[in-house]
Amino acid sequence: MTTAKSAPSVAPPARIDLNDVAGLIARMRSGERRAISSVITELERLSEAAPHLLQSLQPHLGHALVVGFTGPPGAGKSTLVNAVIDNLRKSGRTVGVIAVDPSSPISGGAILGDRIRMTAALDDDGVFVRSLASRGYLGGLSPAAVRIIDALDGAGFDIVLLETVGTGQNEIDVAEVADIRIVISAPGLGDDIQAMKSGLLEIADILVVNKGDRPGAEQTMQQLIGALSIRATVADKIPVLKTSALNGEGVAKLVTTIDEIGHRVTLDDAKSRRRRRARYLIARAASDLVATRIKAGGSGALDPLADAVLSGTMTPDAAARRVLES
Ligand SMILES: Nc1nc2c(ncn2[C@@H]2O[C@H](COP(=O)(O)OP(=O)(O)OP(=O)(O)O)[C@@H](O)[C@H]2O)c(=O)[nH]1
Ligand SMILES: [Mg+2]
Repeated sequence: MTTAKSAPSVAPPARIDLNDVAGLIARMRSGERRAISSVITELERLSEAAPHLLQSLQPHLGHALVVGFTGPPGAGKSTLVNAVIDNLRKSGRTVGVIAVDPSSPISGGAILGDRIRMTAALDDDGVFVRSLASRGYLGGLSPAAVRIIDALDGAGFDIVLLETVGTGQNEIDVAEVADIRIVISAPGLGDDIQAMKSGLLEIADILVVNKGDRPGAEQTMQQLIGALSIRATVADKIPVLKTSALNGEGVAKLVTTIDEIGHRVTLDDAKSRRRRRARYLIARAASDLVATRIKAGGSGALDPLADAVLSGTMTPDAAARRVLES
């Protein structure tokens, strides 16, 4: 994995007072923005303070509903997230936002774009936005996003919105950590339905066709409903909604739908939802370990097993088990 290779092998030093972790968490929970920001930064960098912070956060976790917004570039995810924030704020709920930016960590262009689009929200104490560049995280982007979800949850936000571009497995992974996954599409994106068929559709709890004000929105809805009908068992359960994030149309209905599903989700106890994220982190760490082990063996290490597979004396599955046992 490229991210792990370039990352330092030891945690960077903490930039906070390690003797006052409890104080920092208390300040964060009282809504002090600088404290929220430092906790997130430490967790994001997986600094030496991170394990202490995560431990102190434990008793405060499990309150927030985590809602993932994913879909092709330009579908209007940020604009829709913005509109959803406005709606949630009107009903008095506090919102944490994680925007995973697909661009390079250096350019910063799209991160800035997201920030500007969310400026109204940035003046509001009930909203906290953090952008993450999609590369450069110790252990990978998704685990970093999970740690930041914990920070925002621990800070007491009612809802955490997670925006990711749904083009690669990495982003789908990020979406998997949400309690509710919203897959957003829009007319005029060309191959979006194709992209959705390859994985995104499977993870959706709600499908949204944004840019409902544009021609072709109805057709995109029908295409999605058609694609869903192939999965007959779930087709009738997945809502397909039309929104126009720019003028707010359909946003109230989207929030109502999130709430309905959220209500069901939170009937599962908080612990089981957190356990799901922990399971995900373990699975990620395990597959990273296997990849590291295979890489560490050097390019020739798998040759004897490869030959056994070639000669038909061993199946690839059996060879894989042998690697795991080594
Ligand atoms: N007509 C119309 N345009 C919209 C709507 N929602 C978003 N847009 C426009 O679509 C463009 C992309 O919107 P973003 O919200 O940045 O889309 P995104 O999916 O977050 O994009 P990335 O983060 O770059 O993947 C912007 O120019 C928006 O103004 C909508 O409902 N109707
Ligand atoms: Mg965006």
